[in-house]
Amino acid sequence: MAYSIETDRKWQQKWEETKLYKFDRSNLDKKLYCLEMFSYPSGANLHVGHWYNFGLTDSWARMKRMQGYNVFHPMGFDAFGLPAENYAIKTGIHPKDSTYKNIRTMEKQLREMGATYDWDYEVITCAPEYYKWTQWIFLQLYKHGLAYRKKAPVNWCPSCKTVLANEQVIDGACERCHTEVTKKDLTQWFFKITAYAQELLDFLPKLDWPEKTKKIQTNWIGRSEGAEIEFKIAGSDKTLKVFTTRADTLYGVTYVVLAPESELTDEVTTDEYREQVEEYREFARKQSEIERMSTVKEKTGVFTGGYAINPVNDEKVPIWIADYVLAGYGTGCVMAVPAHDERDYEFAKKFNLPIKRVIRSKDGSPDELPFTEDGILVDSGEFSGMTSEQARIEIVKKLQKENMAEFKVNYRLRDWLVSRQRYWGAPIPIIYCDDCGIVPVPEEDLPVELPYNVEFTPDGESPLAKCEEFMNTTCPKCGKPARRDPDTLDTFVCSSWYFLRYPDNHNDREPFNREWINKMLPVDKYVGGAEHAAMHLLYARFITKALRDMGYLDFDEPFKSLVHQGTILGPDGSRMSKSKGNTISPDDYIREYGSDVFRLYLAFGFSYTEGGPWSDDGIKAISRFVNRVERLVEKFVAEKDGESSDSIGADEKELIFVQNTAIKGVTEDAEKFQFNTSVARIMELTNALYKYDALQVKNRKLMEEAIRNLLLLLAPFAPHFCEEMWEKMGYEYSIFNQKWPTYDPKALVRDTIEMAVQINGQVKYKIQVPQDADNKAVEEAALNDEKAAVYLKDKEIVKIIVVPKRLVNIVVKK
Ligand code: ANZ
Ligand code: ZN
Repeated sequence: MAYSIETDRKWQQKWEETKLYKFDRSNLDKKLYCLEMFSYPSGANLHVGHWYNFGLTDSWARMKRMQGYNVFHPMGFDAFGLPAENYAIKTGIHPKDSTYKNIRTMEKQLREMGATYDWDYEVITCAPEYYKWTQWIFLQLYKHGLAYRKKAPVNWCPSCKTVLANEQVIDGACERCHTEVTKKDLTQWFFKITAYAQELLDFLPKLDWPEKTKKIQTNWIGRSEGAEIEFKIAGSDKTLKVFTTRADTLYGVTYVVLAPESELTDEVTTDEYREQVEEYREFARKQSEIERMSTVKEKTGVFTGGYAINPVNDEKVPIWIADYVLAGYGTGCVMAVPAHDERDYEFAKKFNLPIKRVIRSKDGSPDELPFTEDGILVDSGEFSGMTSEQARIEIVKKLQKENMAEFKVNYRLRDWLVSRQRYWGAPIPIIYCDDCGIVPVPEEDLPVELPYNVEFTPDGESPLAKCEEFMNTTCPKCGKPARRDPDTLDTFVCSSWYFLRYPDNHNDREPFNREWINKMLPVDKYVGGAEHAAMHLLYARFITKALRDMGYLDFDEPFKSLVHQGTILGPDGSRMSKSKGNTISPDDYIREYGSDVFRLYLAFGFSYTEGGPWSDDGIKAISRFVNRVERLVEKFVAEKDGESSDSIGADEKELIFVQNTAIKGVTEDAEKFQFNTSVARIMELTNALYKYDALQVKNRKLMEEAIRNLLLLLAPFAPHFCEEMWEKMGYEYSIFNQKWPTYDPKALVRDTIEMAVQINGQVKYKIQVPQDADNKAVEEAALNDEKAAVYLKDKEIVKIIVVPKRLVNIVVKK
């Protein structure tokens, strides 16, 4: 019977029956936590992306298992979230029903992938046993001042009728429905991720992560060193503070700009300008952050009528409001230096504000305004002549003495807004009491269960707000009637700690046992999409650090080593999408060829971290390769009792060489997720075996060893097939309980080659030299050969010419 999907089913059943992948909790000496980013249980079948991520990470995990690691490889579902809710709105099927149905389907399909998951450790984030602990984490953060409520302008999707995190706004539009995002003021819960901004940066160099991802996080955190400088407001005892990275340009300030949302606006605006200021603020409210930051958009803004006083020279400068200054960054207020800043320059030009140069280029070369580089200060009082670098320090130092400035580090990172006005999520475990205010739900009352019967059609209000039996409760402090928080938690909260739950998923007294997870974590290898670089991966790091500081675990980072898989494109080279009709359905291929052919093609056909276009010819070639291996095994088994020799000649040496090269190559490349070159090595070994098999007289013992190693090397990539071949060879179940082959470093040099030796152009004898011998070694071998004594007797050697790998010509004189 040739390899097929039947083979898959046969071994999947056996693996399950024999609990082959049960994680051994008793011995953690060589524990290895291998994790793929868990997936959202959508209704569709597993797509190519799932196979690429899960299937090949599974291959890696299988190899590590064979290398003696006690591999912990769990799987679960990121099950809360918008898609199920939107689906429910469309179809009327309750999110809980559709989600669990999808989970069951996906579980079945994942089992049919034949991956090494130990399902006893499954985690489902929408299960009360799980979100109870998500809520518990919320409460701990609240207790430690890391969760707080704030009224804030939030991104609002008018179509989804929900608040969006900054990361969910793509080019000013809702990530999911592409509707333009507007602003709305709401009281929301935030997690204080900014408290960890510096640590999140500091630990990045220690992580074995793709450099690109580290860079994305670095930029996202956006550390910026500068100073806060105070300007007195003319005619008021109030001051305003600006954040600047260019204190060296302080003498060039010609106006000051407040963000339209700034609370100081009322203070500085004069009656005469109040109406235009109010009008402008209304206009700015409607802009998205992206629009406001845009460098191509024409600058807008209005004068407030107020003036500020430059602390360094007491100059009076007008105060404007403009939307290019953001409320949420720095102090929400900017000292404008049009001579040296692009945006200020553009603004000054448009509104006819003065432009005053205070920096010249260091080498005296002519430069145009705006000149935005560092240089030498001019027209800057006592600081003239200093370099920008010096002046940035000296000017702040001087003002510091007068309490008018301080050095300051700012981060672009904002606190994480976690409230969602949605139904399908973990309820926020907070109660509001008229007398006691904000009261956390007592831990023993967790979980705050999400009620089933809720009208979740969006109308701008949280669906739970309309569910009276949910909303009405009693105050845990005073016992009076009180109301619950009607919002649910961002699903990124659910996924920010799931990897901590897997190892202890049945624990009903605590989210996880501290001692146990200190042994099980960090995750040794984490594999998933690069699109999670800024959100999930940053949130997970933050939550881990916060839990560490609250005393619940003892490690600093959740994911030691990270790999991003690439993307498999359609045969046309563009992203697979239903509308383009270029999608690949794994199921069709698996039915035709078996899952191992599919998996092996994914391994061989792409550079793992890059991906690339799908090729039908590619998968057919892989199918032929699998058949070739099968025929080799079958022939060998059939001829097992045939004639055999013990000799190790050139042919045997070649086979030994290819075999050892393959073992080394696969071991090293697969370790780095370079599966394509790994499989190429296995193919070379197969070819070498075919060549050897064609010989009349074979060393069967040697050949068997090579076939055995071939199957071991191929097993992670074609697990069912190799288990079947292993059985065919008459070996003991299971191939996955075997040791990964090791190579002999001495066997990594291809053995000797034969070279002809000519004397004055005539071939006289032959020598054997190492494949990699240099010319000098070849000369020596030619001269030291016993025949040399005969042919060179009484002759004078004039010169020796070596044609590498071919011949040696010895020119002689009588
Ligand atoms: C004066 C100045 C002169 C500036 C100059 C730059 C060049 P990063 O590196 O991103 O931190 N800024 C400060 N707060 C802002 C806000 N809320 N919205 C918009 N812009 C803001 O950038 C810091 C610089 O961005 C600050 O330095 C400030 O402009 C501006 F020749 O101050 B600078
Ligand atoms: Zn109360």
